[in-house]
Amino acid sequence: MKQMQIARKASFKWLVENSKREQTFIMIKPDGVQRGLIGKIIQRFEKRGFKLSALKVCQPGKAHLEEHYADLSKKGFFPGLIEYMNSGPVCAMVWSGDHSVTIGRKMLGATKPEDSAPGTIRGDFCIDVGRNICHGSDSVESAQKEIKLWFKEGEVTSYKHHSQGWVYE
Ligand code: RTP
Ligand code: MG
Repeated sequence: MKQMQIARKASFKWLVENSKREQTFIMIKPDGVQRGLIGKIIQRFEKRGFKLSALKVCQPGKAHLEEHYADLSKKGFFPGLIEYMNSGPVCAMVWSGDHSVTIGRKMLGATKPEDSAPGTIRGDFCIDVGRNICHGSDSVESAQKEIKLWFKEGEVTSYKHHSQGWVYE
């Protein structure tokens, strides 16, 4: 009986450890890539304890970027935003971890750099809203949509990070 309980507890622990944690889509925009900030931004997510599940540098073109920012298509700044996003390669990433959407947005900082707190990515690296370095999903639902748009099936890896037990209770 006791052995069964131990086995059940162990398999529950395995399930919790290996179940898919929340994922967010983080993208370093063309200015971040050109200014050599990829490494610094990745380091912040690694240091926080998130797991890098996918990464690629790409320039997918206008139509793809218009789809990514479809919610903003009626905004006056939309054409300028698409031109900016299409002006060079971006670094697209999937980061996994509990609360990765909310924490990711906090790490990025407010949209307008004048409102971004120092210590955030935008608060440390930029001045202009039209060159604000990075994108982060604003909800779990948008994260799922964006990950599907930017990565093909099989491009997002699934593995147990070796420091999982030191990041999660
Ligand atoms: P993102 O989607 O890039 O992570 O940015 P966000 O959620 O913080 O802000 P959002 O409202 O989704 O805006 C998307 C991007 O559009 C540009 N923007 N320009 N000129 C303007 O007033 C203006 N407002 C927004 C920014 O690059 C913003 O990140
Ligand atoms: Mg947004």
